[in-house]
Parts: sequence; structure tokens; C-alpha cells
Amino acid sequence: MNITQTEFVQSFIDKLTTTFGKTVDEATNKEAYQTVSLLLKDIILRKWQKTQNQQVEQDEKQMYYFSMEFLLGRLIESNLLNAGLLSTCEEGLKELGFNSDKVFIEEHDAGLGNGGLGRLAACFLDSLASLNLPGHGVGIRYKYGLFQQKMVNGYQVELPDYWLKDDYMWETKRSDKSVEVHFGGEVLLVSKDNHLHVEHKNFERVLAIPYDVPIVGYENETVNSLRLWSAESMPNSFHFHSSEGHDYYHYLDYKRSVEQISEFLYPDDSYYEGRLLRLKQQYFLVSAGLQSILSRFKRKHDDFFLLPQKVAIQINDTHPSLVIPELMRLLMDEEQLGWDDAWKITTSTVAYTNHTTLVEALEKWPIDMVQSLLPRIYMIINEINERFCQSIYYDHPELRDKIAEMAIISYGQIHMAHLAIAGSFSVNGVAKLHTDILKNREMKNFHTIFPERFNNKTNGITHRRWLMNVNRNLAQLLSNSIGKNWIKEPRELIQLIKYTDDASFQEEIAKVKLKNKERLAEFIQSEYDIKIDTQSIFDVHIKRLHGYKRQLLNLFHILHLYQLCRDNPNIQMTPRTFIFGAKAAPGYHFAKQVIKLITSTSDKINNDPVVKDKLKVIFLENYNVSLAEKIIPAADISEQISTASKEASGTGNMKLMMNGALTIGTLDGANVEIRDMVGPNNIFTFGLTSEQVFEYQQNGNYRARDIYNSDQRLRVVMDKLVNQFFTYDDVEFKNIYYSLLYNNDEYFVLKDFDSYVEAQQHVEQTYRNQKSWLKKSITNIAHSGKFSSDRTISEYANEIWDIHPL
Ligand code: 26W
Repeated sequence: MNITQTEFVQSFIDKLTTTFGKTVDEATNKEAYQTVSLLLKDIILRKWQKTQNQQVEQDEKQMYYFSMEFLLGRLIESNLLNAGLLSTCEEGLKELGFNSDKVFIEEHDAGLGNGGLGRLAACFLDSLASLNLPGHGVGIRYKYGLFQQKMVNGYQVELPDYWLKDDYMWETKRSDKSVEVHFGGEVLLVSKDNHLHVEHKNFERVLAIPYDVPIVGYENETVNSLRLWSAESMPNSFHFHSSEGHDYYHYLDYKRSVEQISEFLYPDDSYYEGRLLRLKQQYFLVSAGLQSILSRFKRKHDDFFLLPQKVAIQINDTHPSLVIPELMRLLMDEEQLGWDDAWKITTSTVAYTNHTTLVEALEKWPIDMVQSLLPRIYMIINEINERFCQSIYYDHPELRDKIAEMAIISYGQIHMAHLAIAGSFSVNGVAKLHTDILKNREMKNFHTIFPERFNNKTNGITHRRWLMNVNRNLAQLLSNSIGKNWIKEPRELIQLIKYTDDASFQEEIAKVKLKNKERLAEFIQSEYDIKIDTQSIFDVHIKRLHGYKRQLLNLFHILHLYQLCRDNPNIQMTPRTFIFGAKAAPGYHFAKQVIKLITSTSDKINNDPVVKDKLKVIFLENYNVSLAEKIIPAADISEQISTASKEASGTGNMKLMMNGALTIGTLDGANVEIRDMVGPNNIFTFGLTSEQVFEYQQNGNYRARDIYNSDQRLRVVMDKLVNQFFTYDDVEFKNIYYSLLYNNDEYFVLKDFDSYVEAQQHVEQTYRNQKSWLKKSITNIAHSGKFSSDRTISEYANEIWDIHPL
């Protein structure tokens, strides 16, 4: 889109007048933000309509990405960038007397996701549109996104995230595309004209209304859709005309219960809780999404055998796995297909991505719950299960003794991962190591039956947001050095390799990093009134708080350094600033205690004059996409220290690498592939391998206490948890202490401590030699192109979805 700055300024003034009746001098930053987004939306809408018409006309295969989470963050900057208007708009705003940074932050960060899985979905949408691929998101329009984290006396307090309180500028309500979703009731089989028909009666009716968000491709003509569904009551539902006396109250009860469905995002990350409302959300998403896909399909076709040639459905973990029985239901009950045909079509349409092997995260719904909330769906799952178990029995006699373990329904529960594997044509992990663990361990028996279904798609991140938008100076420097090709072909970043030893390029890289560190330091100074040294190593640990991600290991290292300084105040040490950002699930007590331990450590260390020039610990409140965008460009060190085998991939590791941070990490998830790319000298790896972790788990011969007893440094650090170092009461952190010594340290924190400390010493030595450091930093940026989600999405498009650029 080519509009000049003058044209932008004029349209801005016009829009401001017609929308707010205000002059530029009177307008607030919020009004300026709204004006810019309205202008931009006018442009986007035209392309959106064109894309849609073209996609319908050409009748090309479409992909739908079903996800309970889309962690979009702000869209204003990435929409402007992709529409080719970012600098015009920024210059224009300046001319008008606005500061564009202040204008853009008026957009509420859309936090419709917990962490990695939700952000991945958002990066994928950006890549789909940027590669001109016909792929769309299907999700829920939660009224409240992930809670806002407020720190009170060092504790996390959760506040509601009412992100819709100002109008959401990017959405368009499409009431004409509403559909109905049914819950509860009874299912009868009645025989009509020699056929068995399914009759569903006395169900609760819910109206699903779609709100569409345009997804703008980078400097192209494609605008795809993210369709977010909102639940509303049926204005004329049967409850209203109920023959009972309490119509009005019934109606209000019903309305309340329906609106709850899309009220809030469950703040659970990697922990499964079998809540009825969550199941309702899942079915609501799946049923509404599928109905709208089928109604679009039916406008062009009446042969459902064509469905797999026209539609691919990717399910983001098992959360939307009810698409399988729901598609069966729609094909059989609504379209009168027989079981075998419906099954063939369903299993050629649906593909499943697994994002975790943590047992506590695997979804298993109680039979009774599914049976009463979704009686017809339960019947179908039951039939799928019976046929599946029989097929193992007859076709794989060698697995007969494994049937109970592999069944979709067993011990009163429905195992959603088993349903997802049985009902889809592709099962993928999100990094090589993770996929291998699925094939050889967690899903070994399924892999034996369906070897052709399993495949790997290593995650990626959109380099447009995570490099071009968040680190403008770096992006500019890269383009000045190797040209702009890397923007469309991120793998071209490899051209930087020729500059790794180039002193003047190194200096430029160092300047960019320093500027970014200064910007973050200013932010920390203004928000927290803490002064940090921009010459110190910025050591960054940002991700959800979870035992397996081992923020605790990082803390133990910090406390160890603190002790070294206390023991020897003249110790030579490169100053470090440890930066944490993390939310804990509200019910995850251990994680909340670790947060409190971080903030207590921060209080202790930041206020101790002995270490004041050497160590600082900062816990940044309310970690979210926008905060990540501030921190990542300023990072020197990227902490990726999960217990090996537990982190399926990680994507923060990729974002930080792309911004020139060096990784200290275990051989887990995508860290393994980062090491393969950069070589072992350009990453600091340490700790047990996944094989060693499995071995300890099998043999049960790990003894955390032995390590505690034999490592003096660890004893000193850990005893601080219980010896009134932090507080006068000694109970606060007792739980953490006990989990390590009495519950035998599930995540091998003590076991990996020694090699972590060693790796951190190596970090420090390397940092002292700035030339060597910068060389490694450049090497990391040069190899980060592989981790663009454009690569990931091309692989999905070619190897799973069979969709093609428009
Ligand atoms: C039902 C509760 C629940 C909620 C979310 C269970 C599991 C999840 C997700 C699978 C957790 C998640 O976000 N997994 C992360 O997915 C990322 C994208 O693939 C990976 O990079 C992370 O390693 C993985 O932890």
C-alpha cells in the first residue's frame, strides 16, 4: 500500500473529525490510536474481502487451525508493518505531534492464551498470511483473557483481564454467520423408513456468534481470518416459553449459564483439570467451528468425499479433539452418511499436534461428564473406541495385552490423546527430540500401529514480530550488511557468518544491544525505581512458572553467587542483572512459592550494599507478549534450563537467539536443534540428557539428599530457605525445601546444579572477552533463520495440509 505521509496526515485529521469530532490538539493518545487503527482497517478490509472472494472462487483447499488459545498481543505494529505503513504512520504521527510509542500502547494486549501453545498459534497465523496460504484460526472470544498479575508484598495476586473494555478495534461481528450449539438432553434412536435416525431432545440451545479478526500478510495481498466465537443465549429459547411457572427466572439462569461459556480463559498451563465448564468451552469451539466450515463447503459441493481435498483441520493439542466425534456426528446425523464413509472422511481431514508429554497435562474426561453434557458425542466416542480396540485385537495380536492401556475409554475416563491419534491422519511433535520421545516412548504402541502418521514439525516464531518489530535497529543493521533478502527468506541470515570476525560489524552489534539494554534499564528504573548497570550481563528467564522449567535452579545459582560475594567482598565478578518474568497458575502453590522466593531474593540482594555493584535481581510484573517484546532485544543470556525431556520445544529460546542472546540450556526441546545449528561452541549446554533422566526415573536410583550432603555450596544455599535468611518465620519456603529433600527433587535441580554452575562460569569467562562473545552472538543470529515460523508453516503446508499459495 503506497500512501504518502501527507496523505496519511490528511486522512488522520479527517477520520479524527468524523469519529470523535476533535482536532489534533484535543485528541488523546487513545483517540489517536483508535483513529490510526480505523484508517488501517479501511485498507485491510478491502484486501480482506478480495482474499475471501478469491479463496471462494478458486475453491482451493483451506486449512483451519483449531485452538483454545491465540496469544496475539498487540496487533497495531505488526499490522502496520505487514501493510507496509509502519514508517509512514510513525512519521505522520510525529508530524501531528504524537509519540507513536505512546499511541501504540493504548491497544490492550490480547492475552487469549497461557504461554507457548497460544503464542505459537498466533505466530502461525502471521506466517500463513505472509506466505499467501489459505489458512485460518478458529478460537474462542473470551471476555477475560489470562489474568493480570499484580505483585503485592512479593506475592502474585490475580486480577481479571477485561481486555474488551474499550472496543477491540480489529474484530468484526458477523451475526449473520451465527450457528447453534446444543448441550445435554436425551438421544433416541428411532426407526424411520427402514433407517435408524438419531433424535436429540430437550437440549440446551446456545447461540454461537463469530467475531472475525483480519490476519494481514507481510507486503502481499493476503488477509486471512481468525474467527473467534462468542456464546450468547437464544433470545427465543424454549426456556422462555416453558410451561413451568418461573419462566423469567429460568430464563435469567439460562442466560447466565450460557454466557459463562466464553467468559474466561482457563489459566492452566500444562496441568489438566476436569472442569465441566472447560469441556463446554471445548465442545462449543469445535461444534461452532465445524458447522461454519461445513456450511461454506456445502455452498460449492454436495459430495462429502471431497471434504479432505477442500479442508484440513489442525487441532492444537487435544483441547479441540472433540472435532473428531463432532465431525462424525454432523456427517452421519445431519448429512446421512454411513459410519464407514464418515470415518474415512473424518480421519482424512483432521491432524493433531502434541505439545507435551507431561502426564499431568494429558486430558482425560470422566465418562459421566461427557455422557450427560454431550450424550450423542459420547455414543460416537464409544463406537470409535470399540472399533479401535477390535482393530488392535485382530490386526495387531502382538499388542493384545496393551489394549487396556491404549483404549480411548478405560477406567471410567476418555483419553483424549488416544482419540486424537485414532481419529487423525497426522500426529506431530514440535521438535525432533520431542517427536522421538513420542514415537519411542510415550506413544510407542500407537506408533507401532500407525507409523506413517507420526511426523515432526519443529516450532518456529515469526521473525516479523520478534525481530523486525521488536528490534528495529538490529533489523536495520542486518539489512545494511546483507541486504533485505532475509526478510522474505529468513535462512538468508546465514550470510552474516562472513561478519562474525569483522570488528566494525561486531561493534555495531554491540551498540544495538547496548541501546536495547538502556531502553529496558530506563523502563525498570521508571517502573520499579531500581537502577541497573547496562554493562552487566542481562541474564533473562522468561516463561510460565513451572517446576520443570526450573526457575529454582536459576535462583540457587544466584544465591550461590551472592554467597561468594558475601564471603569475599573483593571477588572479581562480571556484574549480572537477573531478569525474571513469569505467571503461575492460580492453583499451583509450589509455583507461587517460587515466585515469592524470587521476589524475596530480589529484596535481599538488591538492598545489600556488599553486592550492590555486582548483582541485581528483577522480577517483572505481569509477564505477557508486550513485556516479552521489551525484554528480549535486551537479553545477553537466555535461560532454557528445563529438566531434559520435559520441554516439548520452547519458542522463547528461538526469540532470544534471533535477538543475539546466547543460550544457557539443557539438551531439551528445540535447544538440541539450536545447538546443531550454531555448534557446541556457541551455546552453553549442561546437565543430564533426556536418556539419563529416563534412566534415573526407571531405576529409581536418584538420591537428592546425597547431593545435598556432598555439595557444600548447595547446602549453604538451600539452608537459606529454612534458616530465617529471608524471613523471621521459617515456614514460608519449607515446602520448596521439602520437595527437594523429602520428595526427592522430581525435576533434578540438585543433580544439575554443579554442571549449571560450571556452565555459568563459562558464560562469565566468555563475556569478559567481548570479541568472542560478539562472534558467538552474531553466529546465533546468523543461524536463527531456521526457526522462523515461515519454515515451520511451509512444512505443515507441504507435508500435512497440502495447501498452496494463492
Ligand atoms: C489442559 C491443560 C493444558 C493446557 C495447556 C495442558 C497443556 C497445555 C499446553 C500443551 C502447554 C503448552 O503451552 N505447551 C508448550 O507448547 C509450546 C508450543 O509447542 C512448546 O514450545 C512448549 O515446549 C510446550 O510446553
